[in-house]
Amino acid sequence: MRIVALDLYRYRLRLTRPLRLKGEEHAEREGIIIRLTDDEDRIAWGETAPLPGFSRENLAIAHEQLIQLRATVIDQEIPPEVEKLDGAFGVWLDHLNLMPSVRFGFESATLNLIAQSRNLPFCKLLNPDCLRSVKANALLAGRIDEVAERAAALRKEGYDTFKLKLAGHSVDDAIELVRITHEAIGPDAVLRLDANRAFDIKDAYFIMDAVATYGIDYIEEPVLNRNQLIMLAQVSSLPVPVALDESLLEIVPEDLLSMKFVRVIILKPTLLGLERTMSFVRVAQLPKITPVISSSFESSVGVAALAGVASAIGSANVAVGLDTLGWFAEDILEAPLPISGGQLDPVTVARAGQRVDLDRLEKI
Ligand code: OSB
Ligand code: MG
Repeated sequence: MRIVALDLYRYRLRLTRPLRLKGEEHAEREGIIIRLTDDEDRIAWGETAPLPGFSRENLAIAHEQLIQLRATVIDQEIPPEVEKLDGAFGVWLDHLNLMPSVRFGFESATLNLIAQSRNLPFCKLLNPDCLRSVKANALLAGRIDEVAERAAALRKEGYDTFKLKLAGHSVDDAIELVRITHEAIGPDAVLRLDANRAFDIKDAYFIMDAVATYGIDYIEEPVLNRNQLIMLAQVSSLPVPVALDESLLEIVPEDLLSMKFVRVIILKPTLLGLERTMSFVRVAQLPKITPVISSSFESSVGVAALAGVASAIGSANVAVGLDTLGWFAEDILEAPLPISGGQLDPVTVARAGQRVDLDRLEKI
């Protein structure tokens, strides 16, 4: 199969409420949609949307790299076995030094194209035994009163796993927020925490110790940086299991083997690239570190691909981080992704995610 065209489109989407990323507020989300055409006129889509505050690249750099990428892949055969995501994309593309969001956009578009040519759902191309249903954690952020109300409502809607953001709160408020949320969702729901590196070691330990009684699933990135994380992990037993998120951008997958305190890794393919995400998944297997595929506030095109990846690598009882579309006041598909009550079917989602409404995009 040969790629005969790589077209690029830009989107700018309004959000329902401001998105706070590392202290900056955003009212809109921007990104690039990749459209691949093969030699039999099949068309497939992917999304490249660097996340401000998290991605090292910005949209202009991503755009430039996509144009370079086009020159390399156009009129070329797609190499065999790229769908194994174990190095063939690297052999093909590593010399271009593409940033992670560019890799993710092109990798997912290419896999969508191959899936189509084989008449397979995206997730089955990656794993014939992919899950038919994927759970998503509800994302909770905001003031104490808002969070409690939203948590209770989402619990009624069917969500059984919740992720509460702690950054921006004082130590006392963070602890109170966890208590109130735990009360709102009840003892049978799973509660996860994310500190986004907001606390120093002393404060982080104080919070973890204070909330341990609520049976917290894990806390993401409790301390300011990776050195502090290693120091925090010196204590004989951490009160709450720890997950890596931001730290994954600073390590190679093999480093996980010496970080024995890590229980969970939050994998964001837009920030890591898809093939690199899979090398983390493989290294995590032996030490039984749980991988949690998560979004970086992509539009529905990106989220649909992530749902496929999550169903290919996940377990039915582990919720993933794909509950971010609620932030979008508009989207770029003909019809919204079928996601409700924290459950999604990766097959119908992937299909819907490939029906892009060109009128909502600007060709670039
Ligand atoms: O801190 O985990 C984060 C999205 C973009 C950037 C950072 C984060 C997130 C999410 C994704 O929280 C949603 C989720 O994990 O449930
Ligand atoms: Mg996080």
